[in-house]
Amino acid sequence: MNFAELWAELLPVGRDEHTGGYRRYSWTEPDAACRAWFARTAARLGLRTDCDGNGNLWAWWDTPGNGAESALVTGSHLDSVPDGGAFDGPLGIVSAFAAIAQLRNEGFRPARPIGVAAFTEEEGARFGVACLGSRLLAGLVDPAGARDLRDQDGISLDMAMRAAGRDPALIGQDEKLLAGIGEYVELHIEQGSVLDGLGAAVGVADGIWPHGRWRLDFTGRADHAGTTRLPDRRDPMLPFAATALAARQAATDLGALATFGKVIAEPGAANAISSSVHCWLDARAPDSKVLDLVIAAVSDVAAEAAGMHGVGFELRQESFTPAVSFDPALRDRIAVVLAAAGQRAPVLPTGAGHDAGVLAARIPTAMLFVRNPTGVSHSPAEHAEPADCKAGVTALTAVLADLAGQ
Ligand code: HGY
Ligand code: MN
Ligand code: MN
Repeated sequence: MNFAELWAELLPVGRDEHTGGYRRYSWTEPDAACRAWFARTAARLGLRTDCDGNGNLWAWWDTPGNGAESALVTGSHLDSVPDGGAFDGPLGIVSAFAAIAQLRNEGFRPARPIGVAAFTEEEGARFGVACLGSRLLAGLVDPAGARDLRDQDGISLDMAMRAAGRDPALIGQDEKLLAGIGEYVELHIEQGSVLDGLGAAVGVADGIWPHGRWRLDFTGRADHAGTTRLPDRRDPMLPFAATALAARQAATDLGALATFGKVIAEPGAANAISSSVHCWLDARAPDSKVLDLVIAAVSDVAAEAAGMHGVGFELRQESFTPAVSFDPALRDRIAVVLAAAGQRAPVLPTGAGHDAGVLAARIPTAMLFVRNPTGVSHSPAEHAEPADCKAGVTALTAVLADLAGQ
């Protein structure tokens, strides 16, 4: 069993035939198919599988020790953004299984358990909270609030988990599971093109910018597009438009990033003024002070524009990840291991969020990045060359062998 075989098995699951993008949302049919693939692959590798109360999947290479050794865990996520690429998430899991297959072939005997994790709802594409599975595991999200999170069709996480045969009463912090993990190392496609610029196939993560997601609701009054005089309108689309431009301006002025990638206008008739506009702001900055300034600037403009147009306005944070610096000792050790294996792996920061960033608050974590020649991600055009994926597996294999060796 090698990377190419595993990759080919997973590739068709959840791919939209028209866009070529992936729609692997948590607790849907494609998600169930990904989970079945995970279980099948783990079983073929002789790994014990488990699903925790939050729906995260685990595959364990147990050791005959006395159970006191902490585990080394690797992995990533299988869910996607709407029309996401094939690599964001799955690359880390396929590479993890391929690395374990290679270690097994080489007769490697781990001195401590090795786990492969597939965290659920990393993208927050269905229920809005990014890295939901790892946040719940680490006790960073209130379980009752999580159970009541709703998707676009009003289906709660509670209902979705029940429909998938899981018990949502088990959602919440899992201290025992967390306490058994010594380190977490996540391999991920780079969501930028720094490695390409440096001519390196693999890199090591330095840290993650603080980032978060905010929901803005503008409430106006539906009316006829052809008969309502302009001064009589309460059109929520106008403050939304002003807010989108203000976000871009604030990000430009402050050296940050701000994106409105999801907008829902209700009721959505081409010939009616909207009754409401719901939109989501994704904002990221080099430090949290700058991020606060961006949100304050956007919120001020939104409130003022809403007032001007007689529109109601509310803003609330849906998720937030503070700045992350990955464990320096683990990062340095990985750099040494890769150098010894002949791999030059530059250290680079990223604006993208990851479960490794969430878990970094509780355990030493590290990340390996694999070159993305265009830097495009969250798009069907996301790509990594087979030779670079192979280099990623080689790097991860060396890291697992070092950290879990005798
Ligand atoms: O949105 C992110 O930063 C990540 O790709 N989940
Ligand atoms: Mn992503
Ligand atoms: Mn990802």
